[in-house]
Amino acid sequence: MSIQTVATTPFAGQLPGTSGLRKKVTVFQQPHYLENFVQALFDVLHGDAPAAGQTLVLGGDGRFHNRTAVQAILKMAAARGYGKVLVGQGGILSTPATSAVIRRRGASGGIILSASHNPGGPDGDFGIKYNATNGGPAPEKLTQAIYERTQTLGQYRLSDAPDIPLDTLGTHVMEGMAIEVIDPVADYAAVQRELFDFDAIRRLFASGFRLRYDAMWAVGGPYAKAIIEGELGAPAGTVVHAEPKEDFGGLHPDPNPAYADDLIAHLMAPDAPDMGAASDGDADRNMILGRSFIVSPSDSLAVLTAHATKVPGYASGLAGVARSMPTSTAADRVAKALGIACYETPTGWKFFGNLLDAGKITLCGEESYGTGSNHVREKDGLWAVLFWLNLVAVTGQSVEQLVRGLWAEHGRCVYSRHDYDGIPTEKANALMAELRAQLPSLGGSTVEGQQIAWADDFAYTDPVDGSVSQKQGVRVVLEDSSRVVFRLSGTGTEGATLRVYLERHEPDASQHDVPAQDALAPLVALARTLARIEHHTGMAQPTVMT
Ligand code: VG1
Ligand code: CO
Repeated sequence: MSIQTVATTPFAGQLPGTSGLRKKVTVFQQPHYLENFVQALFDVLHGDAPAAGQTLVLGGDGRFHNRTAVQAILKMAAARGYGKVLVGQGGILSTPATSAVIRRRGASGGIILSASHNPGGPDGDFGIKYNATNGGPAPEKLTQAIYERTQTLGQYRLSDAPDIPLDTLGTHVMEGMAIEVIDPVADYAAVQRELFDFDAIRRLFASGFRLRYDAMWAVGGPYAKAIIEGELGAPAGTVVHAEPKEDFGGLHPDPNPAYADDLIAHLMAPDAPDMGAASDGDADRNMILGRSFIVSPSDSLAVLTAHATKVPGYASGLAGVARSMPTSTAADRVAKALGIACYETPTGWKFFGNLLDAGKITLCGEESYGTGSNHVREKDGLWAVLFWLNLVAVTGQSVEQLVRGLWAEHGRCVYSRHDYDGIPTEKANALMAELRAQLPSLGGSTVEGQQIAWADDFAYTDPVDGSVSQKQGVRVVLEDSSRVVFRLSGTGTEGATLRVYLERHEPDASQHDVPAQDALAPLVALARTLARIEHHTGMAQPTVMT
């Protein structure tokens, strides 16, 4: 065994987006591509020094190329002088589980191999991201520094040791570095046990309550099986599509009404179970359904906030909550009633990290089916499902009743997101540029018969470290507080995706059953006209509506 130095040249475009570096598998399969990025990461973290005595956590969502990448990174970590790597069995660790392991084991950080909700397989997507000592996604200044380093890199170093057997628990040594193959579920399950009333949930299942948990052939399966069927006694078969597949069965592992259509069909059927849930590729997202009832992620955050003190882990109350800017204001209304702060951050979990670390917030969430708390530093799909189960168990209310209770008290924040996928990048950029150019004259103007109160390009100053993030999305707000937000996705790998977020507050309970798309139709018209969506994209309709 010895350490080799390999000459390399920079690749363009190794800039992490909303959540890590995501590219086509074929891009990652180019010789040196992954290694360059990992070397840049290590260089930024450690300078010229070895990472002596430090522990790195390593795992991924099990998608195609996961194992190859794990073996390469182990050899690079050994060359870098890490003291120890904790790697999930089979190379598997969900995103929230990685965060839990980093925190519980005192690791210096972790590498997660995932492109999350993006499709997998040889023609699909792959991704890599780094989480810091707090267990959370690298902040922007770190990802920017990594990118800059990738642009000047001339070599990387790795051990020529043979591959490590990943499928059995155990320890190995490579170049003096310990490699421990760990149970991917154990630390994660221990965290959940401390938060929720497992006895109450066990009684709920024992009483005949039926859940259908769709793991979408992704990494959430082993976690949900072990905890929901194993510990909480739900009948076998409660968790479906539970074995992680390298290509997610050829589907999008994205828990929303468009891609979790099989789950929706089960929950809309006459013999529907009491509750439905799904998680995404790396198990940090969640979708919650009641019987014949779809819960919007923004409402989910608000319900959890409103009822948090009924759950053991949050019984002493919440420090505050936060939501990403495009997420509906339902959580703000609940926070106001509770007398706690509500923060508005840019899209992406990395922006919650400082607020959580500083103890300013306890819960946080995004409209993109992400919810979480200070128990880890990532959004956590199964956590949200356990939270809902705990609430159903102790309140005796159904999922639908809990949401209707929120609407009755605070009005309904009718909400939808329209995505336009696969737009040529220049065209998407032109659309956004044209929108931004209109900003100074939008306030006070009337578009499609609706009066705009104000409009801006969202900028965020982190209240903890003062860092500023500009151009985080164009907000157009009407006189009645309805709003439309426009931004481009930072997680795609092909062309650009325009996201149009629509929200209207409906205080009148007699209107709460109007379908969201109908209630939002005037806002959709405004968005289409204002941004000239069809002109720029050629698309008359969005690709996906959630
Ligand atoms: C999307 C979501 C964002 C989420 C991010 C990562 O980003 O909108 O809310 O944090 O995905 O989630 P974007 O830039 O495409 O809008 V995951 O589960 O893909 O890591
Ligand atoms: Co995800």
